[in-house]
Amino acid sequence: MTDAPHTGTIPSRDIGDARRPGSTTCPYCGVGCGVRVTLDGDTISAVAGEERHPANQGRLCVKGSALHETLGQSGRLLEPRVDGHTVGWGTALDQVASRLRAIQNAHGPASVAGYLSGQLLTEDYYVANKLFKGFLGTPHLDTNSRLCMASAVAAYKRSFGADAVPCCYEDLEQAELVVLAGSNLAWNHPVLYQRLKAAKARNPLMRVVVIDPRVTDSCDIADLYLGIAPGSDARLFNGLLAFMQRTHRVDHTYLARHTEGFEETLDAVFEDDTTLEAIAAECDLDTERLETFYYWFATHLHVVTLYSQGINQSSSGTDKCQAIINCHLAGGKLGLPGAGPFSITGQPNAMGGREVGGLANQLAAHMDYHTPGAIERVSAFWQSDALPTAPGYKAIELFDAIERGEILAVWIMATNPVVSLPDAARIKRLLAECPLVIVSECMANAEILDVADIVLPATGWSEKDGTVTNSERCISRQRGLLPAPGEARHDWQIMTDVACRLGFAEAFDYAHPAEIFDEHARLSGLDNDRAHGDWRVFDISGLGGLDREAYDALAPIRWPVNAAHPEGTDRLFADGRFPTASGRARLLPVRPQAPQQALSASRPLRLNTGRVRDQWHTMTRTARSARLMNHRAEPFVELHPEDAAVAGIQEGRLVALTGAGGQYLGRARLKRGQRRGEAFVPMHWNNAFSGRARANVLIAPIVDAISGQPESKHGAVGVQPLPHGWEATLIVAGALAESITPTEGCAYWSRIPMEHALRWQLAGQPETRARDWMAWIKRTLPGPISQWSTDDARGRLRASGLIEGRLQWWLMVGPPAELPSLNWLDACFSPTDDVPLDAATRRRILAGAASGAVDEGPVVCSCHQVGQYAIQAAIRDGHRSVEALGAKLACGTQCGSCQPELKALLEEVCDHVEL
Ligand SMILES: Nc1nc2c(c(=O)[nH]1)N[C@H]1C(S)=C(S)[C@@H](COP(=O)(O)OP(=O)(O)OC[C@H]3O[C@@H](n4cnc5c(=O)[nH]c(N)nc54)[C@H](O)[C@@H]3O)O[C@H]1N2
Ligand SMILES: Nc1nc2c(c(=O)[nH]1)N[C@H]1C(S)=C(S)[C@@H](COP(=O)(O)OP(=O)(O)OC[C@H]3O[C@@H](n4cnc5c(=O)[nH]c(N)nc54)[C@H](O)[C@@H]3O)O[C@H]1N2
Ligand code: SF4
Ligand SMILES: [Mo]
Repeated sequence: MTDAPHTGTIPSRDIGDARRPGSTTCPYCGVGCGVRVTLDGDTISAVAGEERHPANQGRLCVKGSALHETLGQSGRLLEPRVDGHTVGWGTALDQVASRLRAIQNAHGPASVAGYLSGQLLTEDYYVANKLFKGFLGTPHLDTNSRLCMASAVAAYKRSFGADAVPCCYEDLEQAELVVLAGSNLAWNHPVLYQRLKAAKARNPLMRVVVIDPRVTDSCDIADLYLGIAPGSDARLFNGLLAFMQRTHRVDHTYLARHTEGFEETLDAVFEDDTTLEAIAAECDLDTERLETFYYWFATHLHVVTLYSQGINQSSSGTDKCQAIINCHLAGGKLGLPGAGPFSITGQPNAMGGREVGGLANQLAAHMDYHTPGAIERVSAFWQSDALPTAPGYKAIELFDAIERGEILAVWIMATNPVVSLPDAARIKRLLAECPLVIVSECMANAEILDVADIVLPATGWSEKDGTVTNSERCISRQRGLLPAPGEARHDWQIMTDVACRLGFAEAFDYAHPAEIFDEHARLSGLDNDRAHGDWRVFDISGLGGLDREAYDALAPIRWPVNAAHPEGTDRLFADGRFPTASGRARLLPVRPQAPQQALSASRPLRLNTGRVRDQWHTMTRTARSARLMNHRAEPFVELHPEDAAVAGIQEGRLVALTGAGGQYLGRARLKRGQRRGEAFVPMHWNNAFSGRARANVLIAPIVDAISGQPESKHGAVGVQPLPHGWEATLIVAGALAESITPTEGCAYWSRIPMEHALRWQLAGQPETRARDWMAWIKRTLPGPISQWSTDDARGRLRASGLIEGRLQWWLMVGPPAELPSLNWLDACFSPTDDVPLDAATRRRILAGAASGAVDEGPVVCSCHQVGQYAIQAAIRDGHRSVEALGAKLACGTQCGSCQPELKALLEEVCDHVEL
């Protein structure tokens, strides 16, 4: 194997059918599952888990298994646009280049910026980093990873001297204790959760602790749940370190050999009252549970603490990550199988972005501006003398600089900052006023397009070629299997075409992503010498020199990949050596801080924001699958029943949250697993799907001083019922969907794609009877009113429109009430069913009752589309376990993500359940 790394021979470990066209990697979460697709001409007709991929070994979650349902030309961006006019690529690229050049000529290199995304492929990311920092000469290139991983990155760098995740997925399976801190793994990394769950079933001694202010589905496998007061995690982990010290569970040998900073760290910990009672009080936990957690952690060596946004998205996120790392170092719980502080990445290629240096404080290939010799090395490698000499603005600062007029042009790729950045309404306003906003995007419904001057249609998953790196440093290929739709081009191609127009042709002379990857791999190994102290852990020089065929066949492999590790590396720091000046890992003092967004009399609730199982971020892709839309169809607010009662709010009613920069409207879900004094809203909804449901208008742009990561988990809001006299459900046939806009005059609206139709939930003032619905129907909907019925006493109305016996629209109006489930109606809109509806079905449609089929209720199992009522009925019929329900209805038998919800229903219906 000696010459393998230099000749670029691919590692001998082959994943078998990886060469076959049809094997690729999932574009959603950081688990990075391998996907096998069935190609049917120019479409993908089915997807399945890739058995040979080390991340998932054949499994897929519901989002992965619905991938093929989100493809197709409709809804895609197909042509470039400049100032609202469709243009050819030549014009669009000329305009990008000439406008960028003009702004730089007048205002200097740093007057332009780029804002990227962990959803770009590594090759796209590499080209962007090289273009902006290397040739446009601006340091202001940042990425949405700032909102996601920045605190974890900062803490790893401070402690280990490198942004290197020490663990691999097997560690979760080999651990004796797994601590999930601020991670809802069951919903957000479902396949990894399934692996953990299976490992726990195999090893009855394994324990799982969940630390999260609200009860999540991840608690399903928890032996211990700590419903911590929001923002108090640093106090919790500092207390753990004190406990380890007091109970003599500190590994002094490991500390002495491999670390520095323990004494100062401990001193800081003991500045506070470290009794269990004091910590329990501050974290609002039961003392016994707290002690159990501390005891388990202190007495086990093989402990993995897996942490995510509940830790990172904080104004002291870096310190929280640090407090966790401190405990692992003090116990020597790292560099071993089943041990380590494991920051899990969210996006499919958040890690790839970190590798190329896409964050504004990084330069390239794990080198920072202040890394000795780095600027000269990278300048020589790129053959450019334009490199900036100091870090650029981090995301929030970058957008502030746009608002001040200091940055006059921004190129946004594969991210939707008008939805995902805090104080989203302000972000949208300032972008609208920015002289040049260039957007590279795949989907026509992305809200960012509202503020774009130049729109560049990009290819997306299954159309583009490149690599992604998952949470365990595993590099996998995404493969281009389908032709580009319309005029769409690859992101790297768009950028190289612009680079050529700017006069940088020689440096961007790539014909294929394989050439970009090769350059990236070579840079990672340049002057990278562990023996001589100039050591960067990120080294994939062993993958340099791959030709196209070898690149195409590249099997998943974990970095570093170099002469010392030609087959890749599962676990880092096994020898206790770290790439710091002293070779030792650092413990750092942490002084716990409370969230900075202040509660007040008008905004008394702590606002938690996060994800739901079946949606991906701003929903541009996942909302295209009716199956995924059925799990949570509308924006919602989760509240504790007692807080709801105080505010006069009932289950299912519409409520308004008021926060830092605006209002959010959603439906109340009352949950005992929600802490008192807190509300939870999903981060997903935006103007494309609902009137006022951007979670980020509620969040103030307060960031961690070290990492620049926003405090997205700790907003401050007030809650009130939304005054409205009526609610209406309107369903229109798919073919009419684009032509009908029923939202005028509504206090609330939500748009819910169904399989054959589009559903609208509407609400407004005044009382139902005072609104002239017949006139409204005539104004808003096509064709005749074929049938209607009204119940004036109750203020109800039902109507529908049919043309030649086929259903065009269906409307139900009434006072605010619990909504019926309407999935059965979707089938009545099926365009393939060419037979006019019979009289009985029409009557049932008018009555709003299911035609023949049973109304199954809101969908619980997305894979098999099994609804809540059907499950409850089966439970009442005696199917009293998850397995029995699976055998009867198939629910929970595919990806397994709904099993916690099935258990919750079992608990509701049965007095006693064997779980
Ligand atoms: N279905 C789905 N999966 C996804 C994504 C998606 O959009 N949809 N996005 C991907 C991305 S980019 C990311 S970054 C990951 C994120 O994955 P996670 O971090 O698991 O996701 P979140 O739901 O944002 O937050 C996790 C948990 O933190 C808890 N939390 C809030 N405040 C605190 C606190 O003060 N302390 C503690 N200990 N916990 C707290 C929340 O209640 C929540 O349950 O998910 C990835 N996977
Ligand atoms: N309040 C609150 N805010 C949050 C969070 C939270 O928990 N709470 N989480 C934060 C986190 S962790 C993250 S990661 C962000 C995510 O937030 P965003 O990055 O804004 O969300 P996405 O919807 O994933 O945006 C990706 C966009 O890229 C497009 N796209 C997909 N593939 C490609 C491609 O190949 N090329 C191009 N050019 N475009 C493509 C998609 O259509 C989509 O519009 O949100 C952050 N914001
Ligand atoms: S777990 Fe993540 S990577 Fe795997 S299929 Fe689901 S969304 Fe895709
Ligand atoms: Mo993320």
